[in-house]
Amino acid sequence: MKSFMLSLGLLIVLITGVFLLLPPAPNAAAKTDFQDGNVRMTVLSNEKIAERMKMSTFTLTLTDLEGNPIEKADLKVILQMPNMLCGNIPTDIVESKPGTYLISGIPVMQGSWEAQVSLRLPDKLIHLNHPFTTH
Ligand SMILES: [Cu+2]
Repeated sequence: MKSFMLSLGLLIVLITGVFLLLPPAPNAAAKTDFQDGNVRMTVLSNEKIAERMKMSTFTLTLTDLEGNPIEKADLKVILQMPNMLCGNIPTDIVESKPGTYLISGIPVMQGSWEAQVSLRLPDKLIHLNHPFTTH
């Protein structure tokens, strides 16, 4: 019995060690794509590993189906933890070149997040969730 407990203890130490040695997982999805009958949208995580309480940035590209950039889009983006009540984190959005938007915000907690994009077009509202993880 004593040696069993010892082996069990050793096993726990080993498993813990493996978890500690593992590198942090990269962002759940570094890139999220969307397409419908009118537009094509891509959201990209710019940092390989996002960290809580640090600025995270995302690049959103928006074109029509022929690939022409859509400028001055009516975009809103918030950062939110799904299944948690820790609020909506606002973001800044800057159109860095025609149809390319740089989004920045500070995820405040460690865990699973989504950059929730709302794009208002003349005839509809499009939602796209870009998942990412903070460490
Ligand atoms: Cu939270």
